[in-house]
Amino acid sequence: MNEKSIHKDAEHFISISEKEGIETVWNRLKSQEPHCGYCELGLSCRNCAMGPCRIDPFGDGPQKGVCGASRDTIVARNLLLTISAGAAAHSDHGRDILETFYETSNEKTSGYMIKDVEKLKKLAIEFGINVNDRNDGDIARELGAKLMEEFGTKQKRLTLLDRSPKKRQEIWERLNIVPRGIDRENVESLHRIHMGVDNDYLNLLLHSLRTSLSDGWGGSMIATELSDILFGRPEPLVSSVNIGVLKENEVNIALHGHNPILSDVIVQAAEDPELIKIAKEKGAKGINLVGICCTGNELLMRKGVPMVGNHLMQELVIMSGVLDAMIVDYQCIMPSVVDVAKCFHTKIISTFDKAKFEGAEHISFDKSRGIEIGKKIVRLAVENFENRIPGKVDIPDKPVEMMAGFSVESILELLGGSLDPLVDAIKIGKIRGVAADVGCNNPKIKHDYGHTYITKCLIENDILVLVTGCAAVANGKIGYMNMDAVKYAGKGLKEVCESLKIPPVLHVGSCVDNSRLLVLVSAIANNLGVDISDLPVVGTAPEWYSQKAVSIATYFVASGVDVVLGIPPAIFGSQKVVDVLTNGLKDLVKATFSVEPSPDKAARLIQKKIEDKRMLLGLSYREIG
Ligand code: SF4
Ligand code: MSK
Repeated sequence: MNEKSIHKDAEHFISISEKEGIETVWNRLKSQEPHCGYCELGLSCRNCAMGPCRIDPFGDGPQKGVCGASRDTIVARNLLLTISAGAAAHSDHGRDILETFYETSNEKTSGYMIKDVEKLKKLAIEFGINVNDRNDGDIARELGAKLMEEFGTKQKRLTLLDRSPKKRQEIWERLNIVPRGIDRENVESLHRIHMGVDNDYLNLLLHSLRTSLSDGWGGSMIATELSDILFGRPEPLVSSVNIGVLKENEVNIALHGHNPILSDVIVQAAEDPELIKIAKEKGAKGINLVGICCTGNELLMRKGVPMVGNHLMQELVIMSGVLDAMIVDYQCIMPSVVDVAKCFHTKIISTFDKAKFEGAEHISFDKSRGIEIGKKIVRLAVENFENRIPGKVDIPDKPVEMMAGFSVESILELLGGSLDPLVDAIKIGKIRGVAADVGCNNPKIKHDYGHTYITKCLIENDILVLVTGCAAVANGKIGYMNMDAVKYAGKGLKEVCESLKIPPVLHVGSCVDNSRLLVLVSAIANNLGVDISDLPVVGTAPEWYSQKAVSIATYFVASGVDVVLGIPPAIFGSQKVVDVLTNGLKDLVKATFSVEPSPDKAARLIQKKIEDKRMLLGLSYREIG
């Protein structure tokens, strides 16, 4: 029995990789261990050529960098850089969607249209745009131009912050962390970490909050809103997950990364009769699209495209021998997929000029020729079908049914148009609270164990779990996201799920769709007339790895949601930074970070935090040991 993953399909391929000498993320982790202790503690700096510098954690060696930077400055500066990289990634994704939206409004794209006019108008009104007696293109053009300003330096504050409760906005104003332009906060982050600029650890931490807010309420929220407008607002649907979604007798194409711009046209191209005909001539029965990571989540949420796996499955799915192409856009794609693919017939096709992979075939994506390029890419996959190596075909498991498509709007519809039934269920304690299980996989923890263990404990205790990103795939794969999973829920949650016909774990979307959670908790807080921090709501990222995950966790905390992390961030070299993040932030933003590597203890901590918030709201309270 392999100890690296909880899943049969992953374990199967990991043991084959070990037997056949195919290098995977787990081998490479081992080869890197022990990791550098200075880096793990956040105590190394290579910001300038007087360094690199290290601070001795025990106090015996150097206590200052060559420039005089203290351990607190270095740790806080490193954290700001991490958050800024994550915020920039989400926001650049948002800008790519925005440019496609804007060009579509100018009729300069191929394969895109405004799919959700109602959402377009609603968003336009939020930006002060007149929507009466105007055509959709006009509205979209004006909205596109306004949204571009959200990225720049002219803004005093991001417009979508208005969705948050007034009390939250006052906290941000008091701390002077209201995010201005999205790019501005990120550029200012890079400025501040330059040698000799911001050397005050608290000031650096406050700008970390501000930068993350520019992601959650800016870049990510824009990405989500415009993706819904262009590709359709998610509605509840049933699909399937795990390696079993691959089909031996069809051309299999995996779409991996984050941005739905490309994958949406691939879906259209895969329906092209001419390409299906060629696939059949090659001996395949059809073309089967599957998703990996968040591009997969975008397609699953809106189109029900099955999900083949999450972050730690990306190398392993190639070992099925039936993946004819893996099409990648950007973020979370291991460069190693190219190496694994060399042992099989799989073609790795990179598509964004800002995200090239040595050894991959690059087809530069251009939204003005979307459909044409989409067809070109699908054709490559179809033509590769005949290169399969028969002895290497291996699909070791069957698909698991999984529901998805729970946008804020669709949750509201399920509730009959008002949040009242959900709020009432929380008030009377049928639902004790809401937990968001988000984020990645990390080979430092058994694959999907953290996500699924915590979720199980929470739903058993009547806590509704909302999931995004790779956490969603983990929970879907183990069977917590179909109607059968209602049996795992506590009595009260079970009753609510049965009456609404929803599973106890709801798929809210991709990584950028964590912004949907901000919208949802704001709406609940506004319904109750309280701040977000008053709500029995907690976030957790038990298996996080990425800079984006740190940005998400930080904007949750800055928005008033406590966050429990499973993997320790590189901050433990500064007691002052640790104290602020795990305690001091309570006074500043009324929420904090906790680090709890044990999923069992993390689940109890989340439960306790939720029950404590219930007590403060004057609601029924359960003692958590
Ligand atoms: Fe060293 Fe200071 Fe340069 Fe960092 S900025 S490498 S601590 S001299
Ligand atoms: S894909 S950021 S590994 S959740 Fe969004 Fe998964 Fe984390 Fe990437």
